[in-house]
Amino acid sequence: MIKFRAPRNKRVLILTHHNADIDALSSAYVLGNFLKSFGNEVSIGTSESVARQCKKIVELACIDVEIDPDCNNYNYIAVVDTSSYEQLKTVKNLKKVNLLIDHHHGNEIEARVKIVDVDAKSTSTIVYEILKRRKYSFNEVERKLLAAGIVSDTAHLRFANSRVLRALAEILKDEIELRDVLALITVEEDISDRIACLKAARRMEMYRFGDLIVVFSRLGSHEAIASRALVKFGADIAIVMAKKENELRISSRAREKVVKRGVNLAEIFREVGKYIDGYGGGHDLAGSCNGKVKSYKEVRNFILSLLVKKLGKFKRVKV
Ligand SMILES: [Mn+2]
Repeated sequence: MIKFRAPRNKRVLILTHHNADIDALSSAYVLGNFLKSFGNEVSIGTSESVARQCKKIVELACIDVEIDPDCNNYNYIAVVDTSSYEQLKTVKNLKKVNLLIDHHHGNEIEARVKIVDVDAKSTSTIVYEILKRRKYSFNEVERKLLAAGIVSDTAHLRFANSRVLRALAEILKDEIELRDVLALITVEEDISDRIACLKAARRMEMYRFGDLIVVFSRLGSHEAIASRALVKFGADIAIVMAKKENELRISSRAREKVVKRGVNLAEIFREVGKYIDGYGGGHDLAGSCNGKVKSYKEVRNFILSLLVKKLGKFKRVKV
């Protein structure tokens, strides 16, 4: 582990990646508090925005985040949880970075002191370990935030290793319950999103291609979140159409296993996009397109015909 000399009596800016997430803000906040104990003035900054999921930690710790700050107003720049300059694009006058702490592969940011530790799985883990070695005394809010950073960046500990779990156990001590940390990183969905998902489920049509379940539905809007929800409910591929005045928008999601069966939703929705005189694309597990309005049945049949080419015969399942 590389050591760094803490700056003293500086104007410190701790920067983190655009649309800052929980690990980004938590590690910035705790590092910032540590640096304040050396007489530094500390600000936290990000590029463009803070992610919606950070709402609870921002409130709990009263974190003030400066959007697109000007680095010329500071004389010590730290960067956390960020692996490329692209992620800091809208920050002004970023030149020299004094300290970088991150856990991402292939970090391209140059810094006087560069601590990149992929095995740590989150920047919060690294900040915890460095400050622990410095005998920093963490308060409860700092502990909660570091735990939230670790839990959220490891997909609820699915990607955690023993080092990360050890750090988390130390952070929680006997004072903080894991469920309180989970509550801190859970965002309640919007009521209109939830209504859309439930409507999409009610209007759903279901098809079986052997052991794969493909569902279609239609809504007025919220097609993306609804297709994601239908996959969570149990579909292998979910396709939701939304008619908006003269436009048809289609969104789809799929489970990982369809890739092995030769289905690529980006390819399929490029075709569907052409079919409705518009454009489409996306990723292998998330395709979408928009174009001119066509009947739901016509478009559904066209998509089924594309799926038949990859998956063979299907039968409709009554719902
Ligand atoms: Mn991270």
